[in-house]
Amino acid sequence: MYTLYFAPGACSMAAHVLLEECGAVYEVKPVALAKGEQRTEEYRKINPHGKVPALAVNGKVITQNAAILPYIAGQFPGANLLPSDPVDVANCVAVVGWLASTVHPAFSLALHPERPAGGADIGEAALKAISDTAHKSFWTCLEEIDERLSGKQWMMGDQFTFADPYALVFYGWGVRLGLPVADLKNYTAWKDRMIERPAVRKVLEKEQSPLLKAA
Ligand SMILES: N[C@@H](CCC(=O)N[C@@H](CS)C(=O)NCC(=O)O)C(=O)O
Repeated sequence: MYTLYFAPGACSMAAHVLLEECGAVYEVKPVALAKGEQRTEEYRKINPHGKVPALAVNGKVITQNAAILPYIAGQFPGANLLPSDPVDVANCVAVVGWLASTVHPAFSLALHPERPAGGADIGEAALKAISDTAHKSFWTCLEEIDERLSGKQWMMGDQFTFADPYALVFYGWGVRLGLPVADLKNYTAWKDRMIERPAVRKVLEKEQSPLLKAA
């Protein structure tokens, strides 16, 4: 039995979709990020970093998308979510690593340009400069995903892998920031293919994703 600690619309959606794709027996525990539940002593016993996702497995906990996603895919070989060539597995992990280390932080800064100042008043102009730069960086990442998807069915080519549900998170976040994601033709066509998958649709419905309204 797996327990996924998640928040609707957060990056935990990737693991949520993957569990569903695998037909795993799992339960979900919502963490109210807006109320700061992730910072409570109780939740920090689950994930000391105070973030979602966290995946509890038989009394142990895995954190970080870069660890959780390949772990789930590896547990369900029948779901065929791991490339068969080890080099392709490594490259799939590399995609997930890039999404976690570059794309996610670019979005976080665009959403919260005030955070690097740590509460200091840096003024409107500096705040706008940080926000503009972060929006641009995040958009450049989305353009890179769009380019990657050119002529491809899925993020790794013909095979749907554990990288795909994670890439969907960032399409949704582009919509959330009001960026013109519909102009990214490959990424948008891929997003539509994603939504046609029953497991993806089920999780988007459960998480009440705005992506379903846009579809
Ligand atoms: N590198 C982490 C990032 C996790 C993360 O930042 N999660 C966000 C939600 S998308 C979170 O829990 N934020 C709550 C907070 O920062 O207080 C991962 O890939 O799992």
